[in-house]
Amino acid sequence: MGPTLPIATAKFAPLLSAPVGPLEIDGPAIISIGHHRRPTETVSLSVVIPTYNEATNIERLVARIHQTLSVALPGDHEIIVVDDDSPDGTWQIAQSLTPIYPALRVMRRTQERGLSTAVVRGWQAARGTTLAVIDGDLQHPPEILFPLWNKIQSGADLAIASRHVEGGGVSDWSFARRILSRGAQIIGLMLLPEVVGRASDPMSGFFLVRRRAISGVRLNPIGYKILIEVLGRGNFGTIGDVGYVFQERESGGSKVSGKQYFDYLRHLLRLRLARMKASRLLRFGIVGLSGVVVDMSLFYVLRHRTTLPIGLSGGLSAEIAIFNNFAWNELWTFRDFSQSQPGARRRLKRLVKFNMICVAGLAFHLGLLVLLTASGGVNEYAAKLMAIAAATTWNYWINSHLNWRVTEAAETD
Ligand SMILES: Nc1nc2c(ncn2[C@@H]2O[C@H](COP(=O)(O)OP(=O)(O)OP(=O)(O)O)[C@@H](O)[C@H]2O)c(=O)[nH]1
Ligand SMILES: [Mg+2]
Repeated sequence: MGPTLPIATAKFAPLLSAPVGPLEIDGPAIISIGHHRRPTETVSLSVVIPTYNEATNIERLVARIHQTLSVALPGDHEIIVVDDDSPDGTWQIAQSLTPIYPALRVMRRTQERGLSTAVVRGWQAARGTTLAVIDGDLQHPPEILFPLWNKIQSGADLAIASRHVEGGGVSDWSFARRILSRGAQIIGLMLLPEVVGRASDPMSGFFLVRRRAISGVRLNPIGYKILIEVLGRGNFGTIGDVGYVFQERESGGSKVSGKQYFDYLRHLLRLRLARMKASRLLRFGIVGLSGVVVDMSLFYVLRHRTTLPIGLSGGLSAEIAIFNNFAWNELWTFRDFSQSQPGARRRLKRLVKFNMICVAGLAFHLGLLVLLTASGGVNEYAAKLMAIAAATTWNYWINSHLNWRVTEAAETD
């Protein structure tokens, strides 16, 4: 499809330029002041429609959204189409509608692709204090925007259109598709129970979120499930849901492929790791556990394959575990600290210090091991485990105070 005539396009609203840089949403203060917009130029609701080859759907969708929002929020909303340079010219059709719908703005992306980033880029260009997303293929009934908005009005930070509450459902899904959809939700619940478990339909692609709940956090979505990212990184009080029936696609093609399932798993794992970073203590504990595995397995090998006495076997396995723990603590637990104090010399100093602290702990560890086993009453492995637990407690306390020197302020990362 060739470009439309300049004379014809002159009366159309200009295209929005696609934001670049980190996928982070500005706070409410910045949209009114930082970009030199007056507060009156903000709107209550920005609805983003990500599109790829939705030429046959976009006009009807925009008309229905307009119809709903001109009643719910007259003059106080905007509709933003974010199109990834669709070969079917979706963005051109959308732009040609701008004279009819003044609230409509269109972004044509050429440098970046993908559903989730399209949504975030749309939100970055948005002026709304509440941000929304809806599919461009009419599978999400736009009329539901009304009850969703009411949820926000009554105090929810996030309002999700859900297939899994009263009034919700799927229209004509095959058994296999239902199983896949539920299976994905169960995997999500297993990996991220505190995130996925907060919503009845965490896979929904249709929701409203208050800007302040997600502003200032770096979003890093992969694939299709933008809501998982929002739930995992945002700050929410109340979450509301409204039932809706997922409609069959009438026209245009699906972009769903097997890759989406793979992306979804990667996304869950990435979020899992990111959330673990929230707690330094948890990280230290996990590193400690890896040390236990290293220590116990080596101890087992040394006791079965060599004639070394128990003290030496226990000492050797513990020393190797100390190296293991140092590496993980340096690279993960105290990563922020070690990055702010870079250089091989400093790292070596920390290793020596860590080792000295741990050797002191090791003396304690060995003393305990020998003491516990000397009487013959305690099983060797149980004694070793107890010695590890006691020495780990000591190591954590001393290391966080003397070696990586975590201050109270740094703890609240
Ligand atoms: N901007 C942009 N939009 C996309 C991209 N992929 C999909 N979309 C849009 O995102 C919405 C959801 O995509 P669909 O392919 O309909 O996914 P689905 O609804 O889970 O699957 P179906 O039931 O098969 O339609 C639609 O509006 C698509 O046009 C993309 O790479 N970029
Ligand atoms: Mg769809």
